[in-house]
Amino acid sequence: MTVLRVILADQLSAQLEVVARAEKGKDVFLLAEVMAEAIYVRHHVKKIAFQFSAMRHFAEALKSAGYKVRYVGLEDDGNSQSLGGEILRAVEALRPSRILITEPGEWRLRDDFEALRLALPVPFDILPDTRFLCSHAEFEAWAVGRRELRMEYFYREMRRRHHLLMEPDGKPSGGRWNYDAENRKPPRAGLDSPRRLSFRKDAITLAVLDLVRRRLPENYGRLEPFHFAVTRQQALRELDHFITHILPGFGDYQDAMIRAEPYLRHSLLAAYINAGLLYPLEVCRKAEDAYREGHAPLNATEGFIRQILGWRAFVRGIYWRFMPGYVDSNALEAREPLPWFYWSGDTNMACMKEAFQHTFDHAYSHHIQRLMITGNFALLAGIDPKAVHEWYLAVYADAYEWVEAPNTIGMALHADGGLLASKPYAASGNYIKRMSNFCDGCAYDPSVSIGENACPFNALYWDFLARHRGRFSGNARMPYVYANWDKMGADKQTALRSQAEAHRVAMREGRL
Ligand code: FAD
Ligand code: DLZ
Ligand code: SF4
Repeated sequence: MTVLRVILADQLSAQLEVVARAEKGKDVFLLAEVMAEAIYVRHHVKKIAFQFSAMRHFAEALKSAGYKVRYVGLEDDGNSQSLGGEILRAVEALRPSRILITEPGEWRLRDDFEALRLALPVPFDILPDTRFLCSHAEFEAWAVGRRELRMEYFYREMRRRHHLLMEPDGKPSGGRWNYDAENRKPPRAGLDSPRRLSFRKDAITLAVLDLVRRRLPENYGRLEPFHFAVTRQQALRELDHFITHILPGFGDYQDAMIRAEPYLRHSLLAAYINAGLLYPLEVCRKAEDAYREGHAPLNATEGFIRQILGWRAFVRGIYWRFMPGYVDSNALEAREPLPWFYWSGDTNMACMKEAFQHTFDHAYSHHIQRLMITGNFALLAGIDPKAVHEWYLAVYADAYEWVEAPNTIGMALHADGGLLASKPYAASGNYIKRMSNFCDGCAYDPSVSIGENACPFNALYWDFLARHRGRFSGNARMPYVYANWDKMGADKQTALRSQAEAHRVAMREGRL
């Protein structure tokens, strides 16, 4: 009897049980391109093209290996344009004895599939996603009974569990768990992005680009040039290129930002890991090998591995532990609508404009731009977390809710009240001036807080701290900033708060 094996766009991994245990010539794989997923937020067109091309290539590889595949293209006759609808149509057409799917990465879809599972007369199993370095049960066992969930302690346990950067005596390599202090250098003169790979577009990718261009004109972003890897082989080349040429410099300038240099020493691997073309453990092991062979320094290797073994696994744990309520969190009661310039890029703030340009052009901007530019601004200005969350989910090629929501709602906006991060990542223009060259030539001046040319990040920063004093003044990491605020005196404080209000009015009126 036929087993229907459903594969979602971010489950393109031969290791998954749904794929690995299939019987050739008997079972049928279902992959479906559907409008409901393409437009429920205004996904970047590059993200959609990447996913559809990678899905089509994965389906072709399955067919070449002798498997039966039901591939539903976006324009195919009868496409119901929803994932649930496509499972129903496949059940009708194929009369399978059983349906198998890997747990999706979004609560919304898991809920839909759970409802379908109960409604269908066919056995329907939702299997765990075994690609992750920490299962739900393992995260729960670590989290239960802890007063606070902090990534650093989780990460140490993960290092031990996966024997990554550990010495035979059970100590961390180099004697320390974390080398972050060495990874925060401001940009040096001449810092630029090393050469990155661009993959040849075959007939499948060209057809997908044409499809996306015609059918999704309302979606966000620039479609071409399109450089993405769309097969596991290509993604492995991207990984090798990173390990060989870029990893050695990953640490030092990890937080630096440079005009017209979107990538610097970042890996660009998140889109491939998240879609399933690369496995997180293989990526970490290759990085560790580079360190053991003397090719990459420890601060770079540890910093890189921590992002995947630590942050990536940790945010997933937070997401599933606190959903479904997590995406509605608004602990700081932020209510401003998302300014239109998040979509149009039309703002006088050079740092924001730059981050929007990278995002629009590449469906990418690196972590510090996401956190300390666009995220920081939304935090300081008090923008509604749900609207910010939907923006981040739409605009990055690596965005899926399990990873995007905790990063946005928890890390960038502190809207979860500190479940994910002990203090808000709030910073004034001074931080941006130190870590980037964006301020040169900006309409605003980072050293000015009040007046016509005042950098909006400055007054908004102080106003944010003043607004939330009740919540943050007791935080062990914040007394220094409140001492500075108190030293200013009442007149300066009042002036800063009215300046912040003026920035918010300008923001609402599209003049900022
Ligand atoms: P690198 O800087 O090279 O890092 C190496 C790898 O570590 C990444 O490929 C990724 O797999 C992992 N990683 C690094 N930081 C994180 C993190 N904070 N959480 C989870 N994994 C991490 N990452 C996503 O994968 N998808 C998202 O939708 C996403 N949304 C974000 C939204 C906000 C507001 C912020 C602040 C961060 C977000 N991140 C997200 C985390 C991080 O910014 C991206 O993983 C990273 O920028 C991807 O680029 P890269 O592959 O070049 O990463
Ligand atoms: C993001 C996305 C898009 C744009 N399109 C599809 C699609 O056509 N088919 C599909 O299976 N998945 C798509 N996805 C990903 C889903 O929205 C969702 O984020 C993941 O499947 C969660 O695991
Ligand atoms: Fe951004 Fe302020 Fe610098 Fe302008 S002056 S680039 S707004 S930090």
